[in-house]
Amino acid sequence: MSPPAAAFEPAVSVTGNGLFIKKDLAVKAAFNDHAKTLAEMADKWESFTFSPIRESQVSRAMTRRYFADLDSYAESDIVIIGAGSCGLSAAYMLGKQRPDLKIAIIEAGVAPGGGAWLGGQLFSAMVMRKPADAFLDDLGVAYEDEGDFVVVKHAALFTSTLLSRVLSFPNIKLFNATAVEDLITRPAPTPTDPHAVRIAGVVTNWTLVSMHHDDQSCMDPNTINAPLVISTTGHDGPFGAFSVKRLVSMQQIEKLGGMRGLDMRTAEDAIVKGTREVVKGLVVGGMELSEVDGANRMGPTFGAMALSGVKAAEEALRVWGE
Ligand code: 48N
Repeated sequence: MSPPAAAFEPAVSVTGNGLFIKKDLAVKAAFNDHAKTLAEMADKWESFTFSPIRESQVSRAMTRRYFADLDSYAESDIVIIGAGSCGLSAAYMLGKQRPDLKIAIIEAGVAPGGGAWLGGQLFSAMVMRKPADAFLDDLGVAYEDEGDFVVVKHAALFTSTLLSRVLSFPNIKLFNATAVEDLITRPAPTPTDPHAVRIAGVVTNWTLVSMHHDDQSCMDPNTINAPLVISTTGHDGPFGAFSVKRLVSMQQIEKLGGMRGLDMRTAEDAIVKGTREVVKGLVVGGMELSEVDGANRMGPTFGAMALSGVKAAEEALRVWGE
């Protein structure tokens, strides 16, 4: 079968499936003589051209990498559910401390970051109470010091900096637009609970599929095995507090305490100090924890999210090392 007519007559080269595709020598020569730096491009747009490409090259560049990642992270060391401020803070700490661990972050949204793109009620500045400024210093995010608290001029500056640092770690892979729709369990009976389990990974699906199980025939999920899961799925949203609600429906915890009213002074301490392994193999942090413990919400202040992530990473490494 001869290759489809292309926009340019390609020169000869062998593709992955042995198909002979020729590259356009004229286009390639034009590109080779072209600007290589932004300065060289200035005022020469008339003769500007991109290097030649074939659509299949783009498709293969994306799919080869994605499916290689799926294959590699099918066995992960730690899975983090939820790429909000808490989950990303935990990932940042783990990425720095344990470059040897394979860490998969599963985020239901196309855009990671959760509720941390704005400070509160669509206002852009982000408040963090001290000592959470230590996390900002470690991350390298500038802020204005107001005494007992600091202010990052735009929440997106914090979240984008944190996200870029997390994504720069070679041992961390973000699978966004992907929902955790169940937990992998293994029997772990105790003297008091013969039905106790330990968490051994996550069950995932494309988020759009997870949201349509009620109106489509069965669309089976995928899985990721991991000896430890950190769940930071927040307190709201279509999948909010996912893991702790699942623990109740699996009868691993009796009931949820339910997030209580807003009280900044008690909420933030409770969330940071309460971040822990809720059942074997599952560490819960951030606002998801407020649903377990019945902690107050703190509203538009984010220091507890960052430091809960720091503690979740510490708890994870403690459990992982056991
Ligand atoms: O930002 P969130 O919702 O959660 P946290 O705990 O990281 O930060 C909470 C914080 O933004 C607040 O709520 C502030 C402090 N306000 C407090 C208050 O009193 O109102 O991020 C959770 C992330 C989101 O990006 C979700 O899309 C994602 O988790 N997620 C999931 N991802 C994959 N699978 C799931 N099942 C799932 N559930 C949620």
